[in-house]
Amino acid sequence: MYGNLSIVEGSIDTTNDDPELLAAFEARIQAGEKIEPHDWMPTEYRRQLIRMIEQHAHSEIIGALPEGTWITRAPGFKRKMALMAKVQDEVGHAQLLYSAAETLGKSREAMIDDLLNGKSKYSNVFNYPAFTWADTAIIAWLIDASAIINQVTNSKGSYAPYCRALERICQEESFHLKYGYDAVVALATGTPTQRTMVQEALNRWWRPIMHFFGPPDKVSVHTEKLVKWKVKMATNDDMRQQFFNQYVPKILELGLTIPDAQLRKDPVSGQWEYGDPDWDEFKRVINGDGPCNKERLAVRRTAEERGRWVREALQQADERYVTPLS
Ligand code: BYC
Repeated sequence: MYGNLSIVEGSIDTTNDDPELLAAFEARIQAGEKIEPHDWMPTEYRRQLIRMIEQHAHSEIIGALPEGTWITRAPGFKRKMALMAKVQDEVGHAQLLYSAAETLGKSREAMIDDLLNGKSKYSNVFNYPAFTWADTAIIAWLIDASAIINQVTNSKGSYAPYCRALERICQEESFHLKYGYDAVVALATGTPTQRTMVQEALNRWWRPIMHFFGPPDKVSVHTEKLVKWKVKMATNDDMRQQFFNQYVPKILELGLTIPDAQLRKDPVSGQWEYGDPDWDEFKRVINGDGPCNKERLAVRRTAEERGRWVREALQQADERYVTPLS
């Protein structure tokens, strides 16, 4: 059921925006122009971008945790190296995204504070545990695939700094996807134990991956205005459907079973149809009550605390070497 999603309604607050400037801005968007940080933009466009880019940045940094714990346990040196590089990339994506969000006027410190005090969300998927090596393989293949669908689509959007960051991120994600697919194929074509491991991991991650694309369009709070302003270039349901069309055949080809009894391809439309992925679970997880929410934030709080002396030392070094203008 998703009818009772208790998500706070966002409102388009354009009351203080000059109507002529607003009309000119919307004409630029319609004409497919990109908006740069120094350009005039409606207050609500700025607010929405900060919310979305900041959540995306947090997702990258928290997203490094489930896979990060497997670096020392990855099977073999080659896979250890590859996973370490991937995790490092994800943290780098957060850096790019925090920088893009900062162009809109919110400081990185304020964003990190809002992550740590729970005001700001991050992707639902990273609140689940990676029990086995197969979980990391499914994350790297199918969560990165989902992220690529989302990010390639939105990289054609209207806010230039976000688009530039997404283009760069997608290039790295495409390596992650290949790495993930390779890891899944190795397990799916391996011993019976390995096949069971990867099937169980797929069973665990399927619902969270369905949720990754956001709630159904009919209850999505922000989609309408974000599509209008070309921040989102497709709706949540459209991107989810794209994932089904591209990845269900690939998953089935590996002899894996998708844990959805209602999954079927409509012979007329050619579209995959799927069952309700439990939107109550989604609501609980994004509101802080998932299997690992507390643990994930606790790790980040510890990292923030332990890294404080480094930030302070860097700041002092900066201050010492900046020559005051006379
Ligand atoms: N998880 O109106 P809606 C990666 C919230 S990292 C949590 O549809 P919107 C990777 C939503 O925020 C890449 N919350 O929202 C890293 C809103 O709440 P608020 C992650 C979600 O923004 C490491 C409310 O529900 N990708 O790939 O129009 C290793 C209403 O939803 C989620 C991104 O962050 C969710 N899944 O659309 C491996 C993409 N979905 O803010 C891999 C950037 C919805 O009103 N974000 N909510 O309190 C987006 O594209 C959009 O924000 C979404 C949601 C499509 C996710």
